[in-house]
Amino acid sequence: TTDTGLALVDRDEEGVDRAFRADVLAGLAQSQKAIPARWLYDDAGSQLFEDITQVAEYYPTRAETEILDARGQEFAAAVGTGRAVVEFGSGSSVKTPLLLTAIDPGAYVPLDIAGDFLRESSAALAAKFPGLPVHPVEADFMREVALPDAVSDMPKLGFFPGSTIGNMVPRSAVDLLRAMFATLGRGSKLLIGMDLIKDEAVLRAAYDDAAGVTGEFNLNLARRINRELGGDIPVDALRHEARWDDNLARIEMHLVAKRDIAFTVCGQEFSMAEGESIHTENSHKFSRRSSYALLLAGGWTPQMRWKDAEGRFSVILAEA
Ligand code: AVI
Repeated sequence: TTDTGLALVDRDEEGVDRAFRADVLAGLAQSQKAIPARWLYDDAGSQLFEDITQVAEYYPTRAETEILDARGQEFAAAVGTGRAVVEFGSGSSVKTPLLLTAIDPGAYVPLDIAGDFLRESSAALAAKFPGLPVHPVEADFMREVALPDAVSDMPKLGFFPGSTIGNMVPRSAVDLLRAMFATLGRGSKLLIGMDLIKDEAVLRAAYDDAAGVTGEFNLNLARRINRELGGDIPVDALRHEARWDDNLARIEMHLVAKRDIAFTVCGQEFSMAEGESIHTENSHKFSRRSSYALLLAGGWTPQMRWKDAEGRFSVILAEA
């Protein structure tokens, strides 16, 4: 699997992230080589993802921001004021302020595994919304999270923008939705971004932009393996490829060998024949029905749904 997942960092005596090493060594030994997508996001990868959100072909960020900007009054009418907004991932983008401005919440609770990043973005948000209680929680939200006592009496609104749910295979996505249900409790609401199935050319361009930013994001994984795991992967012998799988309704990112190559990682030998690939990410796209089916399987009943003007992206409000 190339699933997104989260885990607290556990390093060996040499400072090597044990989970990263285990995933890479196991993934490279498979007949279809595959590395979980979470490893794309070291500091360089996170910066490259921020850059992707600015490229012309990558529409999801702009489309979702358009919805959050335009539909604030409708969100407010649907969820009411005074809710504790629990964001899965700490909001570093413009999306969180748009939601908080629209619905006048009772508190803001960002959940993130990356403590430093969480504290920085929480401080920035607290400065922007003086008077709003902000309670960051450093936690793996793939499991039930104990929320701060200060919000125990408030109704909750979960917020999971970006179609990040699409980076998980359905089974993991359902596990996450169930964990969100356990964290937030029955009667809570969830506002979730889910990208839509569309013309293949538009999708492929969004994941293979002309400036090559997404390619760099993908290739950075090979560079990260070389940096952190003492690898000697010939990065210039790999190329980025974005494939659309129409049966699974997902874009797959692969690193494809341009020629036969051999390399070592942590002293273990691997080879790739020309054309062979390492599968590095899935980005599932949804129809109205498939998004509702996924939410229902995770315990959430869809209540309202919005799309941007061009119909590229959806934001769904669901109830536990
Ligand atoms: C973070 N996630 C929702 C992005 C996506 O669109 O699947 C990651 C990404 N990968 C390549 N471009 C963007």
